[in-house]
Amino acid sequence: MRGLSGRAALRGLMCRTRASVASLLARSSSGGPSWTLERTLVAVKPDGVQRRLVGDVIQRFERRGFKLVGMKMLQAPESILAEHYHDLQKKPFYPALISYMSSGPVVAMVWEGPNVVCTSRAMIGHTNSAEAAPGTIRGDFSIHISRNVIHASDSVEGAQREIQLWFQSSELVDWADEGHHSSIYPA
Ligand code: IDP
Ligand code: MG
Repeated sequence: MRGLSGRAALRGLMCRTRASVASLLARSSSGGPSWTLERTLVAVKPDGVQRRLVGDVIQRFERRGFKLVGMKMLQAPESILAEHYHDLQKKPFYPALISYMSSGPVVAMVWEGPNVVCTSRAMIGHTNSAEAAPGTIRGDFSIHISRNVIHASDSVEGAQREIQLWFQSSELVDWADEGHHSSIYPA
């Protein structure tokens, strides 16, 4: 069997890092790194919910140090799914994708932290389960691209759009870290 083309192989790993790189390179007035807090949309897909993987997903993001600022379980309306996957509407797998995403409830979450967009893409692993590294969520729990357990936004701009699509601003909670923050992030 022919291998994936370079472009296809990269597709599932990519996270568009323009904003993240800029934030990494930024320096505070003291000369240390200045962290730009990002938010991203993560959703446990219907197969992940059926397989009782919600807790594992939450644990991985909490252990990494990210902060949960929104979460809900819902049967995703087709209007949201159509908007969420509008880039894929012409793909042959699109009808099956919408049917899969409608097959049961999803758990949608908003996670916050420095570079959370890029890091969460690394944590979920390659789109194609066969390419997903062990240790990633897809690499640990999924064996087929059409049942790949989890979604995470792939760019800062995409994350902003997806958070607005899935959440009302009143559903997001700005809660204080109470000192935990300083043990995770450098000054
Ligand atoms: P991503 O979820 O890693 O960002 P996308 O290319 O944005 O990957 O695709 C969105 C979702 O569409 C995938 O997570 C997967 O559920 C589904 N999908 C993508 N490519 C295929 C395919 O070739 N066959 C079946 N489903 C696919
Ligand atoms: Mg995507």
